[in-house]
Amino acid sequence: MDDLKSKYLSQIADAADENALETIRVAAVGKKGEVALKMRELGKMTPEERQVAGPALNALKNEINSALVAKKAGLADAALDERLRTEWLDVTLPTRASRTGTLHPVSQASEELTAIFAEMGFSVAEGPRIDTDWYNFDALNIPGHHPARAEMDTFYMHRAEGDDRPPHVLRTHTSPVQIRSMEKMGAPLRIICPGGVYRADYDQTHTPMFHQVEGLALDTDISMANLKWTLEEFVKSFFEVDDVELRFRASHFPFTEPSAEVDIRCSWKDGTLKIGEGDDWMEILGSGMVHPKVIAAGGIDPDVYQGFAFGIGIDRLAMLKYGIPDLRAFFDSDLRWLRHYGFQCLDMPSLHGGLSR
Ligand code: 2U9
Repeated sequence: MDDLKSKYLSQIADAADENALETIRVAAVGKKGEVALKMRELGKMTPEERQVAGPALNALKNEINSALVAKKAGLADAALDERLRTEWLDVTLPTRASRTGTLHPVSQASEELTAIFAEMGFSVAEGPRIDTDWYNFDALNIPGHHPARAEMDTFYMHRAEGDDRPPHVLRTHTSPVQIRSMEKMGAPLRIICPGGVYRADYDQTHTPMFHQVEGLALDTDISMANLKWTLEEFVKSFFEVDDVELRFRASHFPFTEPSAEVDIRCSWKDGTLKIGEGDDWMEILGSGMVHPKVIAAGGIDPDVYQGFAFGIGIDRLAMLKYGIPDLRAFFDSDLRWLRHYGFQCLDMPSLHGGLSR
């Protein structure tokens, strides 16, 4: 028993880790361990011998168990000390560079077209997205009975019960901003109004919220020629091509007279769009000379001032320029899509620094 005791106590003292300790425990005091085997021999002993050997074996088992527990605690302490020594944190280090967000293609396109029109002397005007039907329709020569009201799939806001005033609407175009700007700033005026607009329409090419930029230039000597030059310069700059051919097709809008829809010359080869050359035409915007009634609605004398206006869908511009196939993905907030199509936030587009790098 003395041999067993010294053998196991020294093995325990030398155990390097918990695994080694467990092996020793099984060999010494496990069910089939040496102490258990010795205990089995008690049956063969005389009662006198058993009275001495029994308590001694129990004492040996207890002593080995206590040594195991003590050693286990010692090993745990040592392991913790080792972790504390090696796993430390320098709180004075700078933080890890956080993953930076990206600019949505619609924001990028808005920044780019703003830079282009700013260079031509247009400033940016903004206004409410919820407006009265007067600003959204009547002031734009779209009276109550006009079919254009129904065609615009307007979202009407609810009035409180008993309130008989006409309901507010979610603006169906950014044109109300131009009316408000005319009221506030008068003429001459050169503004663009980029922003979100709403129409109750949802399919592959329409979303209930989308983005437009509308432009308005008012002065005493403005003609269609100014409109044509402005749009040509814009399209060349935006699509970063040296030359582009525009086709003005007669059209009709209540707020402009005459009105023209504008196509650009292009080609589709293997699913990719080339702007400026080819045998195809693609419609990209609507425009015209502002209707005298609309100029008057903005509080400006149409006998003195005239001007041009245009409207462009920003989402479609972004799809065409950056090769994005699906409009609806614009509004899904899918992080993988945003990282793929997004732009670096700090690369502000400018004409001298490059629009989209
Ligand atoms: C005022 C006077 C005139 C803005 C105009 C268009 C033609 C036009 C569409 C283009 C694509 C809307 O996003 S879209 O579907 N817009 O065709 N917009 S002229 O005319 C105005 C606006 C305000 C005071």
